[in-house]
Formats: sequence, C-alpha cells, structure tokens
Amino acid sequence: SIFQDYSLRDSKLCRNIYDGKYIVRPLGKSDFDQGYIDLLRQLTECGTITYDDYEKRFNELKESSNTYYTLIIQDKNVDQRIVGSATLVCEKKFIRQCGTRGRIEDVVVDDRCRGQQLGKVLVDLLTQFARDKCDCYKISLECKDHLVNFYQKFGYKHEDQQNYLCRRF
Ligand code: 16G
Repeated sequence: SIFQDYSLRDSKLCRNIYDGKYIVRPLGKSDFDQGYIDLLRQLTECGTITYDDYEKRFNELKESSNTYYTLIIQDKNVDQRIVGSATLVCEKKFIRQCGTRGRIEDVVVDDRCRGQQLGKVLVDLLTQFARDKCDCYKISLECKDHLVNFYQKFGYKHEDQQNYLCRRF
C-alpha cells in the first residue's frame, strides 16, 4: 500500500503530527468504529452505512490495486476519533504514454479541529505521493468556491479551456 513504501514518518510535515496529538495513517477496517463515516457526513450525504456495507466497499477498493489511497488523521486523545481524511485515486490511461492521472477526493477535516493545518498535511502528502510514487502526469480536484484559495496554495489552478461539467442521477 501507499504507506508501506512511502515513509510518512520521514515527512517533515508529519513530524509535528506524530509528536503531538494526531496520527496520520492509511484508512483501516476498524476506522468504521472510530467515526470515519460520520466524519464524511461533514462533507456530503452518506446515507445509512452498516459495518457490512463499509467492509464490502473497503475490500472492493483494496482489490483495485494501486488505485485508491485513503489517508486518515486520528486524534490520539479524544476517543481515538478520526478527524481528517482524504483520498487519492489513480486512473490509468493509454494517453500520455500509458500515463496515470491522479484525483484528490473527499477531503474533510472535523469542524472541531480546524486551524491546525490538518487539511494541508493530507493534501500535501497525497500530492507528493501522486507525483513521486504513482508517477501521475497531473492531479486534479473539484471544490467549492470558498476553497479555491486553499487548494491554490498547493499549486492547483484553473486551466484555460477546461471546464468541470457534471450530470447527476
Ligand atoms: C467535493 C470533494 C469531492 C467530493 C464531493 C462530494 C474535494 C477536493 N472535493 O467536491 O471529492 O466527492 O465534494 O460532493 O474533497 P457530492 O456528494 O455533491 O458529490
């Protein structure tokens, strides 16, 4: 997985987090019980998800090897709660010399833990990983207007003549 061949502990960004009150690590099955889905509800609707639903989807994602990389931040003190999460999805293509395109998805930080740069740690780590380990030729993301400034700090920008279109069902 990501985090076996990518030493999070070596990352300067993560050092404070390891020494302090948080742990950054890949999502695990037991995170269901630590409030992972409730954290995602702060981003969008999740419906009713039982442990069986969660485990089934977790296994499906894992079986798609080298594709889904979810990082979580866990509070070491407050009930071992999951307080941050973000996912990198790597899409393999024929174009760009059989290249790989990355997408940053489902970035969420608990309302109660704002202002501690937890979102920055997640986005930085996944962005570096996408570039250095997955060899992505580009990474993209979609976000609300008020978050454009936040993502621009990591080098994400609007591209000329590229629009985000969406059809909902
Ligand atoms: C945001 C998220 C996207 C997520 C979507 C959920 C980031 C960078 N973007 O656009 O990943 O899937 O919200 O909203 O985290 P939806 O439920 O309306 O699709």
